[in-house]
Amino acid sequence: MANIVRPINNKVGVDDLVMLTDVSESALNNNLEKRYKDGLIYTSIGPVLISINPYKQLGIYGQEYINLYKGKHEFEIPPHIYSVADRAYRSLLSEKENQCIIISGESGSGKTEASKYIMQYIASITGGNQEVERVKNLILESNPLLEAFGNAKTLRNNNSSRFGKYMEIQFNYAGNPEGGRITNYLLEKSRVVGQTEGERNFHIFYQLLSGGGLSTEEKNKYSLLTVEQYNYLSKSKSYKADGIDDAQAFAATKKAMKVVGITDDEQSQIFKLLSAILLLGNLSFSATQATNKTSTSAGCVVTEKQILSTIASLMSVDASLLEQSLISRMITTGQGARTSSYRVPQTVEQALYTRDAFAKAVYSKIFDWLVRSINRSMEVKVKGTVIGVLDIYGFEIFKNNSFEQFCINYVNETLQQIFIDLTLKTEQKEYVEEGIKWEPVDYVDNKPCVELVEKKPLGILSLLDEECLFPEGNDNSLLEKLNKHFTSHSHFAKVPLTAKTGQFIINHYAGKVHYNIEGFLDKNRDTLFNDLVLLATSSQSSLLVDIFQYVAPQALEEEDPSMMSNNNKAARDRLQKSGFANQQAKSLIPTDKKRPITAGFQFKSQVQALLKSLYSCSPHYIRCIKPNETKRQLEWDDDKCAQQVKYLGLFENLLVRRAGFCYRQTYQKFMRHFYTITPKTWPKWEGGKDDPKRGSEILLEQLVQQSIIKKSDYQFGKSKIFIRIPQPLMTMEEKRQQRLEDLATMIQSTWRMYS
Ligand code: AD9
Ligand code: MG
Repeated sequence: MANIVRPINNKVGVDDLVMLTDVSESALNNNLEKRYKDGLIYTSIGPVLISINPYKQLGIYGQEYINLYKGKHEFEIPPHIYSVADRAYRSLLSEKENQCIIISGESGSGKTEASKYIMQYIASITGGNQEVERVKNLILESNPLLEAFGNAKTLRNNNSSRFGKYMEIQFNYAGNPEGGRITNYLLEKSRVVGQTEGERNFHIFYQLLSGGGLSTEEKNKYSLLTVEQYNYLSKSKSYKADGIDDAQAFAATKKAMKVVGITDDEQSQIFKLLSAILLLGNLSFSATQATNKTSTSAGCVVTEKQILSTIASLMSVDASLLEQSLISRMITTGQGARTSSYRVPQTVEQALYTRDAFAKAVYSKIFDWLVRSINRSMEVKVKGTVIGVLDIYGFEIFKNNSFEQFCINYVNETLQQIFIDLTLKTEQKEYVEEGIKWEPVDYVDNKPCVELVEKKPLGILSLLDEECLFPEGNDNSLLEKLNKHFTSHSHFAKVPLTAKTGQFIINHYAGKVHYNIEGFLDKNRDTLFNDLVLLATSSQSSLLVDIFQYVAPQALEEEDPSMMSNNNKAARDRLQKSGFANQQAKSLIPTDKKRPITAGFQFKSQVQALLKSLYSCSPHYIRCIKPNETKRQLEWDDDKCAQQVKYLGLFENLLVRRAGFCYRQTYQKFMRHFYTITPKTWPKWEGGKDDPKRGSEILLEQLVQQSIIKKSDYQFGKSKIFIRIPQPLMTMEEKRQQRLEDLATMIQSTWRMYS
């Protein structure tokens, strides 16, 4: 065992940044660099783990490492992802409290890999019967499935997650997984219809087209072409991703679908829909002249009727209805008995837009359906304690930042707020409760920035929703409003007139970001015309009907019938009359015009639900760093790394940690663990009995005499002991280990003497 520890327990730099003698940002960065170059990717700041992507297999995740970290306290062993997983698991068992592990970092920094190691560790250290094994298998198999549909090759990461994920594992009384639940956030569905050059669409398309494991009959059934023949795949000129074997991955995806309980028939329906999505991209439209003399509007028709009919057949819908839904829109006016509907032709440009919107909607709804299928397979009726793992996109500052970056950065801003609340504020609160003397540390409270985005009625998201309701509302009118309302807000800035127009600036905790207003309204409205919803729900494919009928619970909760617009109410009434249940009708027609379910609104509801969950948990943090842009091992880009250290607030974190106490433990637990290390406490305080506070005082006195700890480095609270720095704790651990070995030798020789 000791042999395994040694290679990672070398003393390059410091294991815990709290022990740095020079407390500066550059010393922090140097320490990380030095360790990284020596193959030590993990460093801690107290309980916060920093992880740096090694871009190579380090051989530190095998079963022997799992055994090594199982049940160990952090001070006994070098930092590792398994330590965090083990701490969360131990706390869950001992405190009977929900735990969450929040993983953050930029794209390609190693978040998803980290989350997989955590799942693997938990699956490995828990035992259990057949049912537990089934649940563990589901937890592990949900990964390849969601990665197939939710990950893609980007310029930054060949396996980039294009959605956020919160996975909760629920444990039974014996501490074994009995179920779980996944919540997904904001899938980047625009990728379905186009990608930046050098990037790919979602992996699943290439998997399907790789032909791996599909019979000729199946290929014909799905009407598959080659990758180069699809517009949605060929424009970005990238078909392969290094390190990814699409055919092999397809086999894994199919296996995972089976494990999750997706039937052969459902799989086949999914593949048909994927093929239909790709073919939608190959449809083009030809303009037609206005036939009606009184009308000036010219429309269009689908040019490739053969493709149209293949799509219709794959989707099990009527081909002419499909064409009609793409090239025209049904408009309904009036109220009650005076309601009248008529069709308005669309221009070629509008039809292309509708086509893409439809492809994106079908895809993202398939994704949501998959998540629901996974959840159903591991659902538990009774609520128990959970460990949640959050793998969510990190802060993004691109050249062009749009609505997506705005949402992503908003969630990061709220996560930073949780970090401050749970780590810094809670820490300070405990000192007060325990009567510990300490110097409060100033930290940047980013609450005003979160409020700038989400406050009602005057926050950016509210103004955006409002603007989406005005028929004349557009991106520029929104920008004018933002500039008018937030001129004096400390986190908002107008872009100077001399600079590029059409932008606004938010001063995030991680830095200033210029957002391009273009597309905000459109992306927020996220409209799919009712014609297409009705088309989908008229399908013979039960899956297509199902995915379009589903309505997220939070959307229903938010609905207030008194605010429903007459237009929508009439549409719903019509639907109900034609046989749709109330619930279904609600899902098909967006809610009222005053409060539509916009993308921003939905995202905000999800973020708030996430916050609620996280606030009910004891948090554990993993901060991931991407060391370079080239994906090369051992390469350390100074500027890039320093920038991430700043974004992640690591230096601030270090200051707070240093100002406080790195170790706190109830007297009883403390004595139970350490009573063997001084002759004055051993064996009297065995098991932490007698007066453990008195025992702790005696133990600490002894350690001061042996110069292991200074008097200024510890304090006695009401129920707990507080130790400021980790160094003495490490020495104490070493002494304890030595003592245990001595005792074992002693017992063995006594036993030999008497046997
Ligand atoms: V994104 O925001 O989803 O684009 P992530 O999730 O932060 O991103 P990911 O975990 O996918 O990054 O890591 C990127 C790649 O780095 C992986 O595919 C691995 O090839 C590599 N990686 C990351 N962590 C490790 C590790 N601990 N050991 C070895 C790693 N390789
Ligand atoms: Mg990822």
